Amino acid sequence: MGLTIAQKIIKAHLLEGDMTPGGEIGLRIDQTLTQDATGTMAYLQFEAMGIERVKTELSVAYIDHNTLQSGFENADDHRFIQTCARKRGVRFSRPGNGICHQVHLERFGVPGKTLIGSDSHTPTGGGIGMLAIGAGGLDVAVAMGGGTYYIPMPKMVRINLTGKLQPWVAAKDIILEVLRIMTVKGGVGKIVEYAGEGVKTLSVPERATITNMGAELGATTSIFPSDETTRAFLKAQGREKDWTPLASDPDAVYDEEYTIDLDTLEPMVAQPHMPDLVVKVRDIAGMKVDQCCIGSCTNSSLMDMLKVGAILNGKTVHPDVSLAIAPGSKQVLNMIASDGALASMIDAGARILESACGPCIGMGQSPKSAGISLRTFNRNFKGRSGTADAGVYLVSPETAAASALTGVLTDPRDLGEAPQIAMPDSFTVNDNMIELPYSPEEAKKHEVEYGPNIKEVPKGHALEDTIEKTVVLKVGDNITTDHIMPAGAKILPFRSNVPRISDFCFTVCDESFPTRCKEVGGGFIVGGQNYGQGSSREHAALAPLYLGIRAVLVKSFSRMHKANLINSGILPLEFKNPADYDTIEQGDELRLTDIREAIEGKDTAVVRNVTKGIEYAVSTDFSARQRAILAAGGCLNYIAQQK
Ligand code: MIC
Ligand code: SF4
Repeated sequence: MGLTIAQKIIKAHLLEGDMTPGGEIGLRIDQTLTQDATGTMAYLQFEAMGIERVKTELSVAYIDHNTLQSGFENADDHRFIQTCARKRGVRFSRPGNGICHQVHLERFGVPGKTLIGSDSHTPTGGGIGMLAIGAGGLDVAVAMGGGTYYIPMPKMVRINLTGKLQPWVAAKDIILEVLRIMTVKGGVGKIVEYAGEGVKTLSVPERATITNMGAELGATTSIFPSDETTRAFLKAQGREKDWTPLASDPDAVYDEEYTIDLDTLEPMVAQPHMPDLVVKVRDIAGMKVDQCCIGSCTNSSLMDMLKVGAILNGKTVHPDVSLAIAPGSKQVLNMIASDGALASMIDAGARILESACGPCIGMGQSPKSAGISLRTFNRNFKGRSGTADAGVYLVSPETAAASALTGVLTDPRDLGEAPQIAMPDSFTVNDNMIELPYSPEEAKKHEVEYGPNIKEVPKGHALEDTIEKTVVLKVGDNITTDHIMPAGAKILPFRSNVPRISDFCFTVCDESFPTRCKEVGGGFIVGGQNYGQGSSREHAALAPLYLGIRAVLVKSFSRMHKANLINSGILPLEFKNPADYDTIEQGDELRLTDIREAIEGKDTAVVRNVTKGIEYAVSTDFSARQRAILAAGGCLNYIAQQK
């Protein structure tokens, strides 16, 4: 039987397990990336493991998230990461060099290699034919140390692209259409591969927009073939030697297939507050807009910026709109500066931001109260923009730029002729902002610098036989890590200080959650489907751990969050009968009897609702490795036991 693209890469990197969907597989990881919001924790964990130097082919530490320095905390974290990177053999992409995924695609992505990153949008690398997966910081730390990376073997989905995008319709509209069809739960446990004639018509950055936002499907990753277009992109980046062809076998078998006709696709928009609430721009056009933000790892490539520059050229941003633009990398910013597109943006009244995540993670540019913000980003979860009652709509750069001029949501096709922009034959390459690590000898002479905001990583404790505690919180379906552990300019500075960041845990849903947990000494959380979707941030597990949460009982989990819970020693338990969810109330007392025995060797555990006098069966169907980690009270304890 033939293999899909992803199966070929998995096969070439398989260290443990077989490729049966759902079973745990262990992969050899070639490359890792971190960013600063998750990186401090990842490197603290790497330090805690006591390994001198990374063992991967390439590891890069990016600074792109916590770039507002309104106190000493972010700058101290950056210094910690820089000194750690130099000493441990990691390349350091300095602040100002750009967003991790954009820079990695430009400078480091290699078709056929495996990449894990402590950021959920690591699958951006799938645009260049990498098997690129988002993971918690601890998993990245383990991979940096040469350890195996474990995931459930995904099912395979093929999306056939037929035809060719029409003028003003963008790659963003393709992925929004995929989200409309598959929803934010549709990709869980799956890898999405793109195929068909339409693939050839898409440049690597366009492909990367699509694989980037595959994260919002809940997919393990997404991937495009590596073809002549990939080769041309690598050549233009001065890296043609990194190219290898990669395609699925003609008889490869997929578990699901969809077809999207690019000829008839229209500009699309995701409405508040989920990336899958997608309709055609035309259906809601005319809505008054207060803000437009262009950038983020989804849409900040050179081509995106050149298109925006051309749309804004000679015009003025509508007086009621604030337009913010963050080019994705130093390379992009430099090239639009010399090409004149930057001048067009500035002239039109755009507010140019540094090449970083910026408003995407609530680092500034929060909209006004109840404001409507059109963003070319990938997430529009409630409150993520920093304004609780703002309505964030996700659109293409073309739609955002057109609407910034008119002041209302505008189908860009109404602007007339589309600008014609061609991919350059060569990009301006200057890696002077990527610092190389010290040699092993030199590294010995230097110490890692820890600022006062950096606190120890919390550790779980070995699992008891019985746990009896209260349900301190009950939440519904599709709870995101932005609900569990919100980000934004005020909270992100505490990413290396778990005790402090815990004060914000779940406050989007329930202001009193942290205090309540502290009062009663923690307890259990009950949730619905797809619990923990969204980001890779392990703070969504570490903060609950710090607050004394021992188990999370839900209908289903997202992959990354489940892995993060296991790594931190919190029991992720799924109801065997999802209807049991309805019978539990916040405040109920639950007893997990003989839980250690169940975790160590059984597929089911019994949970007694002491308050209601009923029992539930929950799944404890874990891999042997996961069982050992949970029994030890988390991955760091488990690693210590192995030594
Ligand atoms: C995000 O987009 O939510 C982030 C910020 O990039 C996160 C990582 C983080 O929380 O630091 C992600 O997507 O993994
Ligand atoms: Fe940064 Fe936003 Fe991309 Fe996350 S989604 S990496 S915050 S640009």
